[in-house]
Amino acid sequence: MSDQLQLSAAQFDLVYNAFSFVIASMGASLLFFLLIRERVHPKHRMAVTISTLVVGIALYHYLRIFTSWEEAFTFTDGVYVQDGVPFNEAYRYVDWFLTVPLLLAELVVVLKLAPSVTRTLLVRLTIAAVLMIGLGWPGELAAADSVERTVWGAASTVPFLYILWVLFVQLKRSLDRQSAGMRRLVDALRWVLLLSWGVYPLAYIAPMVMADPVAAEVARQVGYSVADVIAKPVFGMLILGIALLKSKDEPARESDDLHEELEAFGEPTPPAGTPANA
Ligand code: RET
Repeated sequence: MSDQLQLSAAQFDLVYNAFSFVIASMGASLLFFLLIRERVHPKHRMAVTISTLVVGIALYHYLRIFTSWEEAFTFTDGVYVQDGVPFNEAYRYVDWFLTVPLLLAELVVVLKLAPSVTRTLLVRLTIAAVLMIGLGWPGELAAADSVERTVWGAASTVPFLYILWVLFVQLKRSLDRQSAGMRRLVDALRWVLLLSWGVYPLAYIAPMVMADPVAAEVARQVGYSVADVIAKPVFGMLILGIALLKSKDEPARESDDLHEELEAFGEPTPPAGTPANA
């Protein structure tokens, strides 16, 4: 959006290092989810598989974002001038188009609700996620002080609020039937989701409310990056915790390795040979 910006070395590096931090986080969590998947009971593996896809997709996009950021600036007379190839903001939105429906699916799938409830939730949440991102995109391209940015941003907020309503109000009813340990994890999961997802609209409005366009651009990029790490790898870790907790209740485990992971999540482990659902 904003060309010919001039960033100090510190401002340029802050964004550069934020992207680098995201790449390391996505890469490490991709590896971790792949290494640990065998320890999750096959019945609960789907959610972990989806987490793996999410961080893999994000790893690819952040590698492209990182390169695009480097190519957009030249270092002249002690400042970074944005006079290169335009920074490609679309990678971020393409990433969200793929990962946001997947993140919501991850959450719904791990809960193992009745198939008809799962189907309805998946359809509704996917449609809302696509609308939220699709409506936000034209606004992201619009100038900071334009009416368009406000109108598209407001339109995108409607499906955003709908998603939060489904997760916090509708889903609550289904959760009452889950165990206390599960409810604790799912609660943590929803707060992580709310706190990280809440950062995106704030980063979007940064150019509208901050007087200095350079500081606003830095805040927007760093804000989106930090939110992405919480929304994908951290959220994925909690999903993994739920999948491991549910695996504990499944029969016919081939190994006892599961106990280590459960202990890491602060859960008591059943003695060896305990029957399923004991
Ligand atoms: C936009 C436009 C302004 C209004 C709102 C937005 C919300 C974006 C969100 C994005 C979530 C992205 C995630 C990515 C992680 O993989 C589009 C910025 C409400 C909530 C979770």
